[in-house]
Amino acid sequence: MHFVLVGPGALGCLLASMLVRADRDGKHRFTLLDHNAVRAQKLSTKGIVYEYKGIQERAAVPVSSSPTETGQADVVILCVKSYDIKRCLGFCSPLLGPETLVLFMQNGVAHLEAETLTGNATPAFGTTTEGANMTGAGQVKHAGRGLTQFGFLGPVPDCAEKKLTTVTELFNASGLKSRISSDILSRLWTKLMVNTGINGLTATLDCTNGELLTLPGVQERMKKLVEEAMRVAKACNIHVPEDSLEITRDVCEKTSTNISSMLQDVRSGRRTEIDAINGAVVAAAQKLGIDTPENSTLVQQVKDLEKTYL
Ligand code: KPL
Repeated sequence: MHFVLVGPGALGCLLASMLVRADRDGKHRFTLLDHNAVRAQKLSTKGIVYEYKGIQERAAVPVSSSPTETGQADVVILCVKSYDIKRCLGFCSPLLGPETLVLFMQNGVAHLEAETLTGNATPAFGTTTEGANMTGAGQVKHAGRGLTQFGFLGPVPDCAEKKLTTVTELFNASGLKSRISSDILSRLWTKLMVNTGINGLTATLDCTNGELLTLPGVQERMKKLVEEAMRVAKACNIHVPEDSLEITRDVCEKTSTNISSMLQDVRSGRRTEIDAINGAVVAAAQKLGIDTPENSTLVQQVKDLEKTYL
């Protein structure tokens, strides 16, 4: 099968380097797609450097900036930021055919709306708790092991199910613990609860995930953020764990030295995914007439912060 991974960020580089190395007998073909032609050329020559526990390994991954030259894909794994999804699907259109599986791997839930933009290809969704940080162009540090879950939002043809099974097997063979979920919407919202309580706070307070547990007044804000998000999920009939707040605190403890992806975005002067996380909670709440003051305040604070550098 031809796998095309789109976006050479932390997740794209992590998956590209791990999946290529897992395919020892060369059963599959892999391409990493980067819209930036100069960087694509450099990465193709240098390879992708994967680091885990201080040990580095280089994976030779073909990197292309031309979807037309890349040719049709069996599986396209979208590893771009949530706000780039629409543009990215337009760019990737030459890759997509009726047999293609398009796997969305974004944070938050705003990208679920893009389900209708894959033409006659079949959309699938994934969520991961693997930790990955970029340490340079084409260099990724595997910061923590987690679980990746995939699934469909509705009924799909058999061939799409088979492709998702192959993806899951390949992920597991590469060391990325994965499984198919029959309720991926709940899995995405379950992760959203955690991101709602952590990402925006770390970005505005410029602190690690662990520091959220010790800074004065922050626990109270986290509680309100997660509880508001849980109320919205329940009103949407989406199952999220009753102990989402405890889970969020636990993630802070287990990833205590982590710089959240949103704080990494702020520190690198990039746009954040606030609209896909707390912003998505506020948007869903507004449709239902539910008040989410803590999330609305945090969205505004992150947007104000973005204005200082964007
Ligand atoms: O998913 C994360 C992120 O940073 O986006 C958490 C779970 C908060 C870990 O840092």
